[in-house]
Amino acid sequence: MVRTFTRAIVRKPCPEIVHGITSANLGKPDFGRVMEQHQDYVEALEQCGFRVIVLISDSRFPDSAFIEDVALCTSACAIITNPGVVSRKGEKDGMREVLSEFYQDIEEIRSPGTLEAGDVMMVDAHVYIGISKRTNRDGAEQLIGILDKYGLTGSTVPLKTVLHLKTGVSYLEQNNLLVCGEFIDCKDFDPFNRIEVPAYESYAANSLWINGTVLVPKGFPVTLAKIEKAGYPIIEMDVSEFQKLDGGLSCLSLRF
Ligand code: CIR
Repeated sequence: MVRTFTRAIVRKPCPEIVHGITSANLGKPDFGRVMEQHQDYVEALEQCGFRVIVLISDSRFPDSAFIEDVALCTSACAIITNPGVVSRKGEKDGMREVLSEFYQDIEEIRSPGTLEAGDVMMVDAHVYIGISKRTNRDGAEQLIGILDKYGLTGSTVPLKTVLHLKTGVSYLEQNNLLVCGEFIDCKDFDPFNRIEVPAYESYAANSLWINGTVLVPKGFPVTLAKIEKAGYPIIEMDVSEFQKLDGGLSCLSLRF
């Protein structure tokens, strides 16, 4: 089964994004370039057939452009998550109202459970949930319980080094999985055709399948060639300013 998405929700970056959380050591993002790259991202989504809903920026939360983390949009319901870091907790407020335009059933992850949807990878009716510094077992178990009500399933994958599960693994549909580092030998992913991302291109492990096309971050030629060889049309995107904040292509939107 291959999914088709028709809508995406993004949040415009706020000037405070330059103070967002980071472990990247790549310097401070340039806000002008952040805005340009974000606009290019929106246009790429539109090119892939999406109607893109652009939420206004929220200066209270520097990392709020990484909207993927605060909600999970499944085929059956939407789930508002509970970020695992204090500075991002409030980003979820207001998401119920946004999502209620599109979903009848909206669920929530509650404390002490934490979950960021960067840790959730959907593969047909199953989700893989990374147990990370941001997503705890309680949050993952709540999510699995919620999904069960809608006929969906979930399982957990403990993370070792990456921020989020999808920092190191991306599902490209047709049973193809882009994998890097700790996920190359991960038994949970044995059923997939693995496309290996070399360690020196690890950022490109967060590439984004959208309705048949794959968005790939600019500057990672080995990974790009491998994805191309697997038969996918590609859009290369410069997201250097988001990389400085540990954010990748998937983090910038909710797609459903
Ligand atoms: C954070 O550390 O929360 C942000 N600077 C980056 C979030 C990236 N989100 C994602 O991988 N889904």
